[in-house]
Amino acid sequence: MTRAVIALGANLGDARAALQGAVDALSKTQGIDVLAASPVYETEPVGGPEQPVYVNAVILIDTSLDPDDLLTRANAIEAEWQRTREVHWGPRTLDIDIIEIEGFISDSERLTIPHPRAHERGFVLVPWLTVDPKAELHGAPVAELIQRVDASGVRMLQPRVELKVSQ
Ligand code: A4P
Ligand code: MG
Repeated sequence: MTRAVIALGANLGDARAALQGAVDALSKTQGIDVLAASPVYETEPVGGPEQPVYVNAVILIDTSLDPDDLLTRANAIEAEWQRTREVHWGPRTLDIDIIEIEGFISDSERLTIPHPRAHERGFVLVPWLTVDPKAELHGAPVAELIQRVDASGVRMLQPRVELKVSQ
């Protein structure tokens, strides 16, 4: 089994239900164990057109799938949530991004690992730190990377919303 970090985001439809749906679908996938999930964050949109606020969360998984199959599975779950791709960085019912995979590096267009923008995104770094306080990205502690980004638009939902992780 290999450890991987997955970021979830949504800002169309029942966005919180989509994040929980993603956790459930990943848990049910043969070859994926969901280990932990961050609380749900409400985040100001970064880039793209004017669009609704997002909910974002980060989960840790162990997987025996190879990285390409993990991406294929993530894309299939997005499709189940009627994910469409019309506008670059536009609103979406569900986005599942692979942030890193232990011991694996890739820079193809189909799969770039570590995720090329994770280090500058508060909506990834802040929830990630809650599930792995010792996390590192490109050799730098995530706790330090957070100091370098503008995370003012990243707020834990109040009252706190936890994603259910069933083993
Ligand atoms: N792809 C390559 N590497 C990966 C990877 N590590 N994980 C390819 C997932 N996919 C990867 O993805 C486009 C292509 O990236 C896929 O075909 C896949 O093969 P996509 O899901 O269609 O588009 P995307 O997620 O919009 O692309 P991108 O450029 O990765 O977007 P970002 O950078 O993730 O930004 N603001 C807030 N507050 N919260 C958000 O969640 N998300 C975005 C999307 C913008 N602003 C946001 C948020
Ligand atoms: Mg994506």
